[in-house]
Amino acid sequence: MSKSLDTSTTETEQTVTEVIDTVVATTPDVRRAIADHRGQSNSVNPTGDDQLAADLRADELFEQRLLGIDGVATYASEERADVKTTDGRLHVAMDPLDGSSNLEPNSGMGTIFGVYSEQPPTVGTNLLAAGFVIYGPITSMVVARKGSVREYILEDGDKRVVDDDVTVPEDPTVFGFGGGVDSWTDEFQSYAEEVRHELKLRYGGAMVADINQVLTYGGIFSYPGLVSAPDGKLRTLFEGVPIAHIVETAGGASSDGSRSLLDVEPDGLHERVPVHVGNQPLIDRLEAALA
Ligand code: AHM
Ligand code: MG
Repeated sequence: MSKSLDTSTTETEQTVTEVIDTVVATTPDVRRAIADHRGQSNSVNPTGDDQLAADLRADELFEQRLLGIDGVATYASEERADVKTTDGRLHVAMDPLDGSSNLEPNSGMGTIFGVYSEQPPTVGTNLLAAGFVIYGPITSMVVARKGSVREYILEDGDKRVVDDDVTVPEDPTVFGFGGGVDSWTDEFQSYAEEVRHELKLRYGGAMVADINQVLTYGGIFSYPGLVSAPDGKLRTLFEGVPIAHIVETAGGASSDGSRSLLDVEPDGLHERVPVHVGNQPLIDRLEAALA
């Protein structure tokens, strides 16, 4: 490798580290925002969801802190229409507060982030790292980077490794399917009918927590295309692709129904996509059922 290429790789890796550490350092403030900003904001996000005050506060915190990193050029999020730009080389895309409809019943929520080498909208193969935080009984984080997945416990804005090689267990145990039976296509209904006799249901209304069930126990999470919404609910860049990168790096598989989510080329920032992630054999059967 030439010296300049070597330097740019080092700088890139440093920036990725700074992004991860800045997300970690911001989590105590996001937890506070969850407690303090419980109401509606009277605004909707670019995909038409009502925004809670906590969604906006988390977005503002991450935007300020992440764009403050020298190497970060752009910040894109589920909560804002356009990419915010400054000087730098890498690009961050986030769902600042995933599962915020769980705020009222005080159930799990999270943050999802992806660090891209190209400015979004772009394909998931340009991800350098992706991760999610869970604001559960404790705050934890899962990060995929350089071919492996690690799980951390976060305390006071610092992280501590609890598993340095997260892999999807070979024997699947759990499933979680979003959207509701009557909104599913006949093909997905037939697949779901099979799976519910084989695995046990774990669905919590926050994708990050449901994905962590799959990483912990093996299984499948889907938010499928619906009869009334063929692209489903979840956003390609802020939810589907970073989660697919994590699950695939952990030895699992992802699909939009026919191909890996990492091969989906989004045209717009806020496109939606059907999301299926989990053990490879379950994803293979799903693709066969939907074909
Ligand atoms: P959000 O980012 O606005 O919170 O929406 C995404 C969430 C996912 O975390 C979760 O899988 C899904 O919406 C739950 O939707 P539903 O309420 O339809 O079950
Ligand atoms: Mg979300």
